[in-house]
Amino acid sequence: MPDIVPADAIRTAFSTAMSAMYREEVPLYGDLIEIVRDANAEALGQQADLKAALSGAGELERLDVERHGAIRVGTAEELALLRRIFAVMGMHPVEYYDLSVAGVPVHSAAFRPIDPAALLANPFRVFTSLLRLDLIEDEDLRAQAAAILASRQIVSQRGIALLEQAEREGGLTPQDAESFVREVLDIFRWHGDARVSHETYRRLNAAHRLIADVVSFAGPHINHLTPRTLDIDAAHRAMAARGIDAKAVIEGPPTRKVPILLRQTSFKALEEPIRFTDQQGEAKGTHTARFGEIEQRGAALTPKGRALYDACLDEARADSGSQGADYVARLTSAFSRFPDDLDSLRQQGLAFFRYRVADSSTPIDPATSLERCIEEGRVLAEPVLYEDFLPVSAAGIFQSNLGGAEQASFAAHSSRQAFEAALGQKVLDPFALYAAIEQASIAAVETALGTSFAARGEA
Ligand code: OOG
Ligand code: NI
Repeated sequence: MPDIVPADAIRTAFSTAMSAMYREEVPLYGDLIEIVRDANAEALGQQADLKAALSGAGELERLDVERHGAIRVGTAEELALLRRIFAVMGMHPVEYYDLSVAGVPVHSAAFRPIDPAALLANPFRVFTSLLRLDLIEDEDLRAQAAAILASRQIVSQRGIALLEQAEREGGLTPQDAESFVREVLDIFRWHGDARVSHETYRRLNAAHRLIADVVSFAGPHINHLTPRTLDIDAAHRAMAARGIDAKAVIEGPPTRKVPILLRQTSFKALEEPIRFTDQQGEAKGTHTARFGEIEQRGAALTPKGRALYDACLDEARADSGSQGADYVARLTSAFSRFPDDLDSLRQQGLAFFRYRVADSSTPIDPATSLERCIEEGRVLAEPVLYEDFLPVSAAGIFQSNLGGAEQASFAAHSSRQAFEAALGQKVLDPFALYAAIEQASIAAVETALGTSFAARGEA
């Protein structure tokens, strides 16, 4: 048996290579990395409890390598192929996101590691959207777009051969893994040469800017890479101070003592020179697709917590969406009923927690509940980190980078089944993944303390 490179190591090599490539393609991304590094150093320096919590959860190391990216593919075949490629790197499709309700003709899933050890090693995620050609009204244009997409091959022959080899042999040797990462990186490279004429681009763009972005090029270029900050308010201010044209509003929940889910902000897409097939010499056209984004992550919410989050967000956006100078005030006020301390989040079953033994020196009464163990200092409870995305936020990120205005929704219904058929498997349920992490931690605590909480509930 030859040496096989662990999937975690291939994913890390890939994520590192993507970061280096994007930094070269979009230099402002390098500025974002610096802003986030400074904001994180500042936050860790000032908040000893934050540092202790991250360190206790083993998350301090993953912070510097952590990021997510986003791509958009054109066909079911492309999506299925990428699903197999990501699997070699230990990334699996989680959750179904329907963006058509927000006027964006795509549906999506996030490819990401799913087990705790893999998440700690490197949580690289790729938000992957599939274009919904069925939402193009003009029949001729729809047929033309489909034909253009059918004639492109986004993965090289060498890349396919290595993928098949990895599937057949259960992995790749160091040398082949290196070649694989190189071939996969090429899929997401920017192409200044469009595959369509200026007129075709114009028509695709008129149907929807996103359609032009997906159909006109040789492959699904990476459209942003997002580092994780511990203080998005500070990072957002630092972006403005550097003259970066960031989105006015931070997506997601308001500023809180205990961060929940995900907060995100981005800067607008760059205008990049491109050349159409009916142009020679210097590039003549321009295309705007690529941008930068930063994110702050917090506790993963249970279905009950998520329902409360959705209700608060709906309330804040009821009349005028995220528009208006008073949006932050509306958001803060709507979220005032969302508990903002760890004990309430845990006791009310709003967030998932990971438990570990702090003190097993004294014998435990078999009637002691888990909550009691926490009170007595025997057990520590830390929130499980949210590893996924948020549909309303994602829509806001799409929109701000497609030219601003919020758009009317498409009439067509969400189509999870069609997405899963294209993908070639069902998407995984994020709630089940978080619940499994919580359950496993409780089981480990029970074993270590020689007790069993299960039968008694939280009495
Ligand atoms: C993806 C937008 C969604 C996020 O962080 O919510 C996203 C895209 O623009 O392709 O990346
Ligand atoms: Ni993003």
